[in-house]
Amino acid sequence: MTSQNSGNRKSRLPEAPATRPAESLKQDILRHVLYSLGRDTERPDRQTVFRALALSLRDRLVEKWIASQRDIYSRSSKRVYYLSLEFLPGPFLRENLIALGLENEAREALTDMGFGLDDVADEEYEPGLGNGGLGRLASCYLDSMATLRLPAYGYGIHYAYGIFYQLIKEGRQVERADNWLRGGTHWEFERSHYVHPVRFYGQVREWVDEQGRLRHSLENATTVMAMACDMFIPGHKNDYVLNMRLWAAKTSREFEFSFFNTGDYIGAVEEKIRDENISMVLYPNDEAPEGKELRLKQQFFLVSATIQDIVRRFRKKGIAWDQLPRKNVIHLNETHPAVAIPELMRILVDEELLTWEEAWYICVRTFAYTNHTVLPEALEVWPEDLFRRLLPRHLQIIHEINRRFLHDVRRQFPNDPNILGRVSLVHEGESRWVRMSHLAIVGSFSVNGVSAHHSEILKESVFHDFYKIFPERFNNKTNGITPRRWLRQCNPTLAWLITEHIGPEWLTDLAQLKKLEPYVNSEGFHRAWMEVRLRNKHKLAEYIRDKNGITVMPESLFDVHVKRFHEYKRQLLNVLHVIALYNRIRSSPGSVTVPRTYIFGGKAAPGYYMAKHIIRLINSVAYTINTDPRVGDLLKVVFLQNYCVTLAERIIPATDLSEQISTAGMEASGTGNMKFALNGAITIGTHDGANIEIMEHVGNENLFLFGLLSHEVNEMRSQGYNPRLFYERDSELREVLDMIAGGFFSPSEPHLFRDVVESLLNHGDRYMVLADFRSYVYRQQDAANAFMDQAAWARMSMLNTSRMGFFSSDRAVDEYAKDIWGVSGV
Ligand code: 7GP
Repeated sequence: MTSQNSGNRKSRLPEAPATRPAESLKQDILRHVLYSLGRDTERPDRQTVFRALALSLRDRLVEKWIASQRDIYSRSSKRVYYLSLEFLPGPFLRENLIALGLENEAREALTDMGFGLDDVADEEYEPGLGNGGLGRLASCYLDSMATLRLPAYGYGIHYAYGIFYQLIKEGRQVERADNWLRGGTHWEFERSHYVHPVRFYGQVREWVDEQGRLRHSLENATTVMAMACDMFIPGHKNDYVLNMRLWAAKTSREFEFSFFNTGDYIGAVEEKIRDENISMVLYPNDEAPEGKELRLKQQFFLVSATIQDIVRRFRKKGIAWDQLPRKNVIHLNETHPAVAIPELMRILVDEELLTWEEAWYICVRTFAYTNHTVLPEALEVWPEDLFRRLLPRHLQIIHEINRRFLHDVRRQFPNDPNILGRVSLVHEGESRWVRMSHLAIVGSFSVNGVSAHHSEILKESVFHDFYKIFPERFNNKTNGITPRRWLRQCNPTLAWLITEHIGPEWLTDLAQLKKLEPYVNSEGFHRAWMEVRLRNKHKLAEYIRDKNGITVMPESLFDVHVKRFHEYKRQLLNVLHVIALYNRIRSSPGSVTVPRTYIFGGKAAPGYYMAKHIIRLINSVAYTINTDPRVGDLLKVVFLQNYCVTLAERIIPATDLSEQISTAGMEASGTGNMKFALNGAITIGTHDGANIEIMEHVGNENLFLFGLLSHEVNEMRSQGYNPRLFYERDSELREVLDMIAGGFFSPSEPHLFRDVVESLLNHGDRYMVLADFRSYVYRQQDAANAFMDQAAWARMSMLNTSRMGFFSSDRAVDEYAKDIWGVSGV
């Protein structure tokens, strides 16, 4: 090493306090390269630079977080605790740079070091700590809570492995472990000194204390420690930062040195591994819980650690317990954390020695519950035996809640004895099940659905009995998405074009997008709008060429269907139409005039046979079509593997037509539908979830709705739906189904896709694919015709964006804050 080199290195280390923000950021990056990451500042690689930049931002975030916490504390504000088994934050770097107002500075600092910001940002591997809609919503909401300066905390689990990495191999989904922590954790603080014990199993001991009170305590329990890992969520340029506290399981054995002294060293290590398994992996099921013991353990693990944290903070205030609901609200994101209700009861009754009535008074004023699904198989239930073994005291408490609740219901509905069985917290049949949604409703002061349509369905059918019992608890909060990530960050050029015309206020007041409307008749704006969109499509086309080796035409209609694979989301309906188009091209060339690129993406739960089979079908159809020389550029079908937040950010800005085609009545809301429309895609969709409200806002003439309404779905079912009739009557549909069943797309395994057709023709077509096929085909034709008139399409696109203001998560969270939580910004 020459002295000149070391002289150089020295000159790049922090010396005098830098003045310009870009310079000071650069000095911080270099300092972290050397002192935090132990690398040579002369030639750090891109990954090192990314990590050092992340650490430099974490420094800024933690300062603001401390200040924000002091603010909350000094004002003694009421706090919101948002409990969720899933968070899907996506990559943090760009989001944090935008929120901190440091994007240009970072660009400058990195350029100075010989790096591009985009390349460095691509080094980030996102934490996939959620499955889909529910987890992503939780992250949008944290972003908005921070932007609205709410005294809020997100609580979840620090899974060592997030949602699996999906590979497509020979057309099939293959799952690989998602070791998101392998690169280290640069955004979070691990609080290894900061742990709560969580106790499972054991037996309940009943005893009478000196005051003659009947007491309950848990004996011989197994204890696992929950360690806090904090990640920071900044508000948009407001110096306010919230934390998302994720609990990681640590063995308590390390804290019990005596254990090692007994001599069974390996035994002790095995126990340690077993304990730490609790937070090892996220369950990859979306909308169909897996009734495994480990999952219930995860739920209680989150709940127990979080409630201890909440109670600890409350105790510091030194005020009476009945003030708890005035100072705190605990929001349950789905029923997954609903065991928080008996856990708070247990603490108040068993440990704080409140009477049952006092404790219950507090509970039902503290909890609020959001439902995210009406699919019967997704409503969580647990075998009572399992509950008794794992959480014996909690089961007793649930029984007591139920006893008192049924007593009241009996008095309220003396002439309807059947209602008791329907609303009981415990389903009693051949086997007994604890119904978590019933527990959540009975223990909460607020129950909400996530779109107007969904909330009506809850009241009218799924929870109709509860609506009669507690009408005042039911309300709607239509979902929203954060415009910071889902426009500003993922579509910077469109965001820039918008800001250039209406200023930057839309970033925190999305209704401002309305101001774009006068420009829809300006030719210049039109042109700029379509240029930006085309550039985005070019970029996606490049990505598709790199990843899939398929060349697609950026000028073609990009028709996109990305979301989890589930039969109710009907990716199958889409493929049937793709095949119909293919047949038209083959039988009468010239009949299809609008070239299309179909883009699919999404994961299927590893144990969900039909969903995985549909993925395979799409890939087989894609192969057949893409290699058929008769088709040429008219039709291309692409399956992009491993759909995740990062990939969504690439796809959404490049989409023309957004597929939102669930069976009416089954999609609670959808949030992808909002992201696409906000970025100027046109929706083709059913009258379901938030599609209906999107239609009301953007106008029926600016999207393509089709298909049965949800009451028509129910009527058709109750009258005995016969899918075969549609097959027999519709020759185009018949040809498509016969091709699939006959092995056209799987010549080496002719029977491969027979099950798919069977599910439609012989097993009742539960999702009414065939009933909606014809109207879908017509609506697709309307969409193609509309696309031919590019000026009219551009107008529709701009109107979609300008009218999506309502769907901001800022609006949604503000409604939660005012109507449910009773909190305001600090
Ligand atoms: C989803 C719903 O399917 C989707 O319609 C909604 O937009 C989203 O929640 C956010 O509210 N549900 C889930 O992701 C889920 O896992 C099962 O629900 C409990």
